[in-house]
Amino acid sequence: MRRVFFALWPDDTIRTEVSQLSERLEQPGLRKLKSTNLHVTLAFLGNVEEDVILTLRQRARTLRSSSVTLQFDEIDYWSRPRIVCLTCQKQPLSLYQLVNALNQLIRDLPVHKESRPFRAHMTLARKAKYRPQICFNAISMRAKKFALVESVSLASGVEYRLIESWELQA
Ligand code: 3AM
Repeated sequence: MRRVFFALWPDDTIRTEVSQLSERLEQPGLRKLKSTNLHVTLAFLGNVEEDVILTLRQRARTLRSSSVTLQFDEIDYWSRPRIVCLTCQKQPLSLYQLVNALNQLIRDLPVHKESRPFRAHMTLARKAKYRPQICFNAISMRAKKFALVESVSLASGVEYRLIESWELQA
C-alpha cells in the first residue's frame, strides 16, 4: 500500500519564494515543512494498492482541465490540524473545475473521499499554536501541471515524492 494524493506541485521559484516567507515564521515548537515538501493538496486518497495507482495514472492522463493561478495572499492558522498555511481570499473557477474533475475520476475507486468543502492551502508548518502576525507580499503561483504524489514516512520525517505529473491546458 502507498499513501498518495493529487496535488499542485510548485516549481523551484515558488518553493524558494515560499521558503523565504516561511523562514520568517517564529513560534515555539513550530515544525516547518522543508522546501521540497511544499505542495497544494487537491485530493487526499489515503493508502491505496498498486493496481489503484495504475488506474489513477491511466485516468489522470485523459483529464482535460485548465491551468490554475493561485494568489496566496493570506497566512492562516487552522487549529485542528495545528497548521500554519498560505491561503487565497479568492479561489479561481479553474481550481474548482480541476478538483471536481479529480473527484469524478476517483468516484468509483477504493480511496479516501473528502466530505469537507475544498479549501486550497499550502501548509508551511505543523505543530502551530497560534496565527502568525506577519506582513508579506502575495505569492502568485501559476500551476501548469497537477501531480500524483506519494507520502513516504522515513526516520527523518515524512517526504513527498512525485509519482507522475500531467500538463494542464494553457
Ligand atoms: O496539504 P496538507 O499538508 O494540509 O494533511 C495531509 C496533507 O495535507 C493530508 O494530505 C496531505 C498529504 O499528506 N491528509 C493526511 N491525512 C488525511 C486525511 N485522513 C489528509 N487529508 C484528509 N484526510
